[in-house]
Amino acid sequence: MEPVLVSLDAGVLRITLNRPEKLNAFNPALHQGIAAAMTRAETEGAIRCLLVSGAGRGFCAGQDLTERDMKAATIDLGGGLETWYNPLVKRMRALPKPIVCAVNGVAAGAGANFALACDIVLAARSASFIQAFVKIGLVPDCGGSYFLPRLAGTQRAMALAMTGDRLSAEDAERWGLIWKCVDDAQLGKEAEKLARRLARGPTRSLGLIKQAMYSSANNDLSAQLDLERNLQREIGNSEDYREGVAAFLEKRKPEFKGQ
Ligand code: LHQ
Repeated sequence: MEPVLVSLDAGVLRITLNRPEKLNAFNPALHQGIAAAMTRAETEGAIRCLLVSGAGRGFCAGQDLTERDMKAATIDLGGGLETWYNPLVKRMRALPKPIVCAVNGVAAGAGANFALACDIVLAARSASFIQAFVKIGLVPDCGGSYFLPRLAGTQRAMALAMTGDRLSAEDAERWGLIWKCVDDAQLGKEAEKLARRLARGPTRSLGLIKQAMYSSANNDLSAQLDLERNLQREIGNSEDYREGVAAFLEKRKPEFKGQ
């Protein structure tokens, strides 16, 4: 069975984690599958949005805990982060296209933080988020210690990380960790609708919106205003901007080509 299912339709690259018997826990094969999908997303112009989800009842249970030799004299967990997780998160953030995540079930450990690394996160009402690391004596990784305080504030981030308590999708929405939580039966349809809508959008503009939003965490106002000027200067020469204004003046729907 392929550990990651990938398909392209209507400009949306669907990436489905596919190890349902292990709640889609990360192992090297699954990482390789995601990395290959990211390479496609980075290089294929026909791909204008990504949609990430999990097969079966879970989204992703984090690192596969059954695949490591716990009897080894020394253990280097940093190696796995350097090889897999850190490049993945950096590629996701740098990708100038939107990544929608549909969290269909439990998202634990690196699985929770992989979801938070996506740009817009929807979750099924029955889904949940667990910073499971502390339960096995580890610390949050896959960007969790960066995303959580920024999304939910230091206090909530700290308590989630220190307790490893389960956060419901509804609370995740209330706390601003995710965009919205929807009824389980609606998740697939809602996520697909959003991904298709974004895939029909002004792709270059969406890519720069992503850059602007993520840069703001590290910029002061002056630097951010300078960045906005630079991005607007760049996007003002896009075909989609001309199309957007023409469509407005002609009172019709724009047909963005992503250029
Ligand atoms: C799993 C896993 C799993 C393998 C469920 N592995 N089989 C760490 C180390 C190194 C480098 C870099 O980064 C990291 C980052 C991390 O992600 S550390 C955190 C790792 N993840 C966890 O600690 C979560 C472990 N899983 C759980 O706590 C539970 O499974 C949750 C709360 C996610 C779901 O609970 P349930 O809904 O009750 O399901 P379950 O526990 O019965 O799991 C179903 C099956 O999936 C079961 O297999 P089995 O053969 O018994 O049916 C689990 O063993 C398997 N599974 N997580 N991470």
